[in-house]
Amino acid sequence: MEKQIEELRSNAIAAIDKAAKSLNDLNDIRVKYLGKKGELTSILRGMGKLSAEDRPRIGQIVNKARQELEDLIAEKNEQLKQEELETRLINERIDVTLPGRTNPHGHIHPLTLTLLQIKEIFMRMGFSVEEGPEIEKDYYNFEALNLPKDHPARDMQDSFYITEDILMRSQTSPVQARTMEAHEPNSPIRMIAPGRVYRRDDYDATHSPMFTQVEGMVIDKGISLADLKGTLETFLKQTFGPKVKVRFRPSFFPFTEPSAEVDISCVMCKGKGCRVCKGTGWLEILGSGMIHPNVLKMSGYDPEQVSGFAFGMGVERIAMLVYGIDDLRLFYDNDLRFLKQF
Ligand code: 2NM
Repeated sequence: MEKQIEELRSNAIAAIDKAAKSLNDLNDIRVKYLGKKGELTSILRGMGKLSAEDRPRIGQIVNKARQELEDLIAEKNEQLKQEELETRLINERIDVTLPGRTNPHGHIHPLTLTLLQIKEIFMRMGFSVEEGPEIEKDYYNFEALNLPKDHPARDMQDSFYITEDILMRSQTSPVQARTMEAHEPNSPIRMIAPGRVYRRDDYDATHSPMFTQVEGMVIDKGISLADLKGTLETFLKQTFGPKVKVRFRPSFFPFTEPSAEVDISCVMCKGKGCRVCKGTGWLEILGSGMIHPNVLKMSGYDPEQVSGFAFGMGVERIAMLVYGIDDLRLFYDNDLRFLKQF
């Protein structure tokens, strides 16, 4: 009996010492010897069969061995835990000297960039920047701007109507009408209205059903065509460079009289004639004119007391000429290969 216990004890010690490479191994060994169905436990159970003299002595040996093994296991357990912790500390070490991961920076869309530049030039000339709704009343979009009922833009074919008298604005001019209404009649105004406008156009390299406009107007006592020319020339030279040539051609708009189309010398060929200017050396860039007396009257201003000029431009077209972009759709595709270039 003593021999059997001694053998069990030394096997267990050897196993704890050598075989246990992990906490799991160690637990297996503990179960094998000290568990409910373990080898030492079964010896303890079998003690009933021993004689009364042997029982205390053997019991003492078994308990001593049991205590010894428990202590060894506890000690090994501590050691393995420590080793596992050290391995983890090495494997999961963070190199705090590595450079950080930077977030990619976004940047401003070329259209927004162009719009910001346009706004800045006009703001330096004392213009305020006004905004208005994109869903607009027929009254502000057409009626207040002297567009007759039979004007083609008022056709269902050409504008996005929501109801009989509400539509997606087809121009930013309703903001001018609203701005006049909001002012004391005949008080001076110097404003631009940037924003999106909507027209029933096919989507191709030069047309989009949604595009961006900047319109503007100046009203005061004694405003003349000279103010229109000086203001727009200043704007165009700041946008396309001081060498750009500007020319005014007679034109027609329902809301201005007289009206003028404004051209600049071609930014691609400097006026020699190329594909972009179709050999003419000139590019159409702005519409403009002296505000029609009916428009002033409709919004409470007296054309006998004050006069004004107004103008409008497409921001996409300006951006295309400034950056040499040949397809309007690039502004809306959100292709990063394009956007990253600005
Ligand atoms: C253009 C061309 C010419 C214009 C006129 C007005 C208003 F409201 F004052 F009458 N706003 N914008 C105007 C004039 C717009 O865009 C090509």
